[in-house]
Amino acid sequence: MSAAGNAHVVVFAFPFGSHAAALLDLARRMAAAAPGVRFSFFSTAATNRKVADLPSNLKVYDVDDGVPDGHVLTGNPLEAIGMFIDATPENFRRQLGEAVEDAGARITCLLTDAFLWFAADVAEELVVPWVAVWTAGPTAAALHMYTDEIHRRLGDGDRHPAGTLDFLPGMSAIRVGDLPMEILNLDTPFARLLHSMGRVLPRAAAVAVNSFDGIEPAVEDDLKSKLQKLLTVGPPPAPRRSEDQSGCLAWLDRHSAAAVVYISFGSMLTPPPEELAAVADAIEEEGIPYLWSIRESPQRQLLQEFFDRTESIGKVVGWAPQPEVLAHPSVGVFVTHCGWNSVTESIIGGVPMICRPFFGDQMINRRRVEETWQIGVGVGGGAFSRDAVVRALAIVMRSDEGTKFRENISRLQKCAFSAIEENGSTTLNFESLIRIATSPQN
Ligand SMILES: *[C@@H]1O[C@H](CO)[C@@H](O)[C@H](O)[C@H]1NC(C)=O
Ligand SMILES: CC(=O)N[C@H]1CO[C@H](CO)[C@@H](O)[C@@H]1O
Repeated sequence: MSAAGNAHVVVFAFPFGSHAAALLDLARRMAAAAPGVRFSFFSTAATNRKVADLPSNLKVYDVDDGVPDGHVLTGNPLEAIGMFIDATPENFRRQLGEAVEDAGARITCLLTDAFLWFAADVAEELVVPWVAVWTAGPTAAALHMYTDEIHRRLGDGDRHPAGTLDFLPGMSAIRVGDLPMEILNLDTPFARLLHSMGRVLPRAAAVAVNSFDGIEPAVEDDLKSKLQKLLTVGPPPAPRRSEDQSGCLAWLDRHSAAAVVYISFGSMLTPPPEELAAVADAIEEEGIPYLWSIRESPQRQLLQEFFDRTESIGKVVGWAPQPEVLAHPSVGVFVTHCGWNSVTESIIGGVPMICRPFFGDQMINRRRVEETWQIGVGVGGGAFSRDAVVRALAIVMRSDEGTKFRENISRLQKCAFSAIEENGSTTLNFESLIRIATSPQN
């Protein structure tokens, strides 16, 4: 890496959900591994505002969010996403000059959220490689690349939700009903963005995926044959224990092995009140110790009496250090919406799951958990009811099937651990990523 001193990686984030944080996390890891390389991180002011403690070779730039002055957003996330998409790619392009001037180095690589597919063109104009970062799993990435094929096969009429996608490599477990709405209905700006992304990903010099080798082998092989380079770069290094402000880990320390149920639906969604009440009723009936992460919301208010009544067996927090919680030996089961990060963190922690997916890739992830990997259960009927949760808890915590889940998950866990060893796939792929982003050929 002799020319690394002049290397300059520009990072474009997608400023919604957990995407910007995931890109920043990757940029931080790269900046730490390549201290002589300059990183310029582009996102909206709303997400950049929360950024702190940056290394000296990583600088943040605000791009326009596309919301007209004085406009009041309705709160529907698709509205803000649509306005942002309309503002691209000009909002990103406008900041490039300033970043180049500050860095005193021309750009050597464009590393962007895969959603920002127009970066393929921007990188071509700059004559630098485009590295796309896919923050979810290989299956979801492949399905976006197969969107045209899926439409050809299924037609527009009779789409039976139980029909499988066995016409695609490694997809025989996936059902039509598991597909994200954005693949089945291409009429929204967000769906069109994902559709375009699926078509241009083969133009990327590399696609970095937040996964580890060996957990979806058939899909990984298929992606390798279609992409210039597939770089699995998960899981992130082990978290530090110092961030236990909420006291979750200290609380878990007081419980015996696999005794606690951990409940979290991520930062993006809160299930409807009747479903939360069903989970609460089931836990109270079973008397199982629980750790529940739920941010302040009207739904949380409605659970307050339950939290008060069950104070002796439960702990409720607005935010939990999830990877550390799931890695704690006291956690025996995870009630989850099946976001990709949650699923991989549960695998790394060796914790079987009870799945209640809502949207996006969550239904696909649940199918992998329940059928492909056999490391958890969905709730009968698709939504939480008290009886369904009681049954699912009994299966995971007390049945032979639960034992089987734990055996199966330990095999996947080994994939994660070997990926981050000295010559593991993630370790080598991360080095490869740094090389592509900073190499003098650019
Ligand atoms: C990793 O690979 C290198 C090069 O092939 C080799 O020299 C080294 O011994 C390997 N390390 C381990 C721990 O296997
Ligand atoms: C998918 C998978 O690996 N399933 C296995 C889970 O564990 C049971 C019991 O060891 C096996 O029979 C399954 O094949």
